[in-house]
Amino acid sequence: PPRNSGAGPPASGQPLRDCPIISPLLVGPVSVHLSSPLSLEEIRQRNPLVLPGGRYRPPDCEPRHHTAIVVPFRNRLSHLRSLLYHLHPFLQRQQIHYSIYIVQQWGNGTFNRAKLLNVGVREALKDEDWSCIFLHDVDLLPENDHNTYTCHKQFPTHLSVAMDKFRYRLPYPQYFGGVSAVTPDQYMKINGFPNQYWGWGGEDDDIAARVRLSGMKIVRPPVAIGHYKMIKHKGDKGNEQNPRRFDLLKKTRLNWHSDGINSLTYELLSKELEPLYTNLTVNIGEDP
Ligand code: UDH
Repeated sequence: PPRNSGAGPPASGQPLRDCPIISPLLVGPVSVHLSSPLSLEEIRQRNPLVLPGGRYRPPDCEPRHHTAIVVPFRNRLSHLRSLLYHLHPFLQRQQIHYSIYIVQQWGNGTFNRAKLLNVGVREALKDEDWSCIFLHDVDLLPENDHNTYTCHKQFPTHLSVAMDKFRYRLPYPQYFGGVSAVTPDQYMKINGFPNQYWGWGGEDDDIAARVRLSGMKIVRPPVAIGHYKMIKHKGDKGNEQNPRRFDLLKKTRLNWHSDGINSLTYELLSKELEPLYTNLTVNIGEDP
């Protein structure tokens, strides 16, 4: 039978060789321009190997990493188009098996980023035994593909260490917002994320505190590699600054065992395998 040339799927029964530890497809820094993102249909045409639900596996080698990308979302379609346009080719160059989940908050109630992330993790793990889960804001575009979307075995990772918005520096040492990653084990160890942060702010610091309180630390890529461009935007309706965030943060130490994955309740309204992503629409309730 013809040998697998690497161009197409393998002849049946022929096991694939493991992907190289460092993908030969990486290009390093990439220029990210934000003007008028393409339509979803055009992005789909540029990514013919992406399967419904936004799933991909390298066609010519056995991937070493299995990553679910979870994006908290409401009413940011143009940002979503930019993200999908950049992220699909970026991840394919890294030769990982991945899937993109958009977790969409239903209704007009106050936004709750961390609770949406909890929902995304739980739903993604129903689909696959992901080795790594990325928590990814919709408006952040990675600018260097050496920043690999994989997990550290021991510790949670913070990826967006150098955002243009913060002049390509970490805004403060414990910052964990933007783009971060955990293994399912690490996620269980910190009891997931808080469900009580309604509105903007504080939830990312709460997660960083959970990492510390559970005896772990945060690992980061070098600043030169963790570059991200943030799509400029105004504050969203329904995501006003949360005035309670400072009080909540004082109580993380008391609350993290009881508020998290073990207290999560929600109603999944729909799950659609769109061409470039899995769409989860969820009723997470309202700020009590
Ligand atoms: N998000 C949505 N829809 C919303 C609110 C938030 O999708 O209505 C998601 C999205 O993934 C976003 C993330 O939640 O990237 C974080 O929200 P954010 O972008 O508002 O937070 P960030 O700190 O930006 O990145 C704050 C800028 C507020 C502008 C204030 C102008 N003075």
